[in-house]
Amino acid sequence: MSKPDILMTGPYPEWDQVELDAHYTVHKLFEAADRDAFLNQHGDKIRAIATRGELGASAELIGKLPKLEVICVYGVGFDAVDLAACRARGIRVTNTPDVLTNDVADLGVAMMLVQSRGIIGAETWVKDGSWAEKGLYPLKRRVWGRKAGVLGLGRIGFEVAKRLKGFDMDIAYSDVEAKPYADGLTYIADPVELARHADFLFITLAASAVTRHIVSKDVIAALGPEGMLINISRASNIDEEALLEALENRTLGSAALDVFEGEPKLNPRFLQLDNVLVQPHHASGTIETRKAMGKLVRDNLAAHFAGSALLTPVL
Ligand code: 8YV
Repeated sequence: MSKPDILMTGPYPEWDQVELDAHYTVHKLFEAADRDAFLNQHGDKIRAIATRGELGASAELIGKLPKLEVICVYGVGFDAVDLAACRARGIRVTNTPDVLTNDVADLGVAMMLVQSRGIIGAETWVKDGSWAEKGLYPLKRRVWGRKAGVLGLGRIGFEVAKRLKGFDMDIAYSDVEAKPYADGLTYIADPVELARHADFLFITLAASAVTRHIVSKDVIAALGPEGMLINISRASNIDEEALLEALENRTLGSAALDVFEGEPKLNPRFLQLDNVLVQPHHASGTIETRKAMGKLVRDNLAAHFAGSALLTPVL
């Protein structure tokens, strides 16, 4: 039996590539010099897309693949997949929830600690000789016992809150409704009020057209000059222009960001700021989690082509 043709929109680790090559005829869109010519040549054979969270699949791409049956996202976020285009053609969609939750929460909490305690600047202080020449490193802000806000108490937000409890923080959260599993957390429906409560505001909600710029100019202003914004979700959840202005004017204290509009080509204004910690969208980037994500993508593909139930369907 011939192997099904699949399209990859971006690279996966070698351990996944070997497995995908063994079971499918793989077409790598990301290696094509001329994307349109590549799709004209191979588009009518493609039955599945293996994509990544930030790359998704646009309506334009889906439109060029007449035999497309399933899109498997290597990531929990499927905001970059045009679900309306998929629904219209009965194309199935899967993602990789659960397996990455703890690593994403870990990175969010690590960013809070690194940024609040000035750990990156402190290392430079040692390595560039400032410690020996100038003496003591400037004092930074405490984390434990302070106030946290979690915007979006889904799987990742819940794990962030669980970790923050270990720092004896006063934790509030916002979501479309109060959650029955939110023991010990205060529900504050309005994101502006949540930001007013918080010293550290974590953005952990799934991105969609509805949540676009939910972290508005007003939310950023309410967080204020002593506040820190930590984003481990998607850039579209934040009004990035308002964020940049607030960081530049110091009306927001600081930010720790794993995601950016137009990433990996982020707005260069971020690079000029000393009150922002920038990370290369790697919250799920551990060997253990990426192996589990890749396996889930491959298991979903295999289930689809075997005619079995998808393991983690979105559509
Ligand atoms: C991945 C992600 O970094 O889960 C998501 O939604 O964005 C991340 O886990 C990404 O999908 C890997 O390309």
